[in-house]
Amino acid sequence: MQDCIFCKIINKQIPSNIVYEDEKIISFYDVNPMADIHVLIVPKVHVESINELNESTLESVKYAFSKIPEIAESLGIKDSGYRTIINTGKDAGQTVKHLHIHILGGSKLPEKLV
Ligand code: DGP
Repeated sequence: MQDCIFCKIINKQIPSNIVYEDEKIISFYDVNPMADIHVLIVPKVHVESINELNESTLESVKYAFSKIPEIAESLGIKDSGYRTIINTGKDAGQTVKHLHIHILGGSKLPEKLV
């Protein structure tokens, strides 16, 4: 997608601090961290949000989820714990219209989400 910032990161048109990458997903540090450690895991296939998933694109999200423990371990937060968030749409504050998983951790997180 031409105007998608995460597609640009995937295509290396804009830089990011990559923590993991393979042919299906990329993971990089969030530019606006909300926790001591805050990375995003982004399926490379462009899907706007959970609402647009179909059987085929769901596979890439399943794959992204399967990689979470490995990425968490590489960040040193697998055993201490972490929060995973997917924002969908306006009320959730989704700002980038390319489905992504937030991984937050590195210290005790607030119990309340709102
Ligand atoms: P969301 O609200 O779920 O759409 O989160 C989008 C996140 O993406 C937000 O926490 C900030 C992050 N972000 C936006 N643009 C960039 C960028 O150019 N680089 C990086 N590393 N993160 C970005």
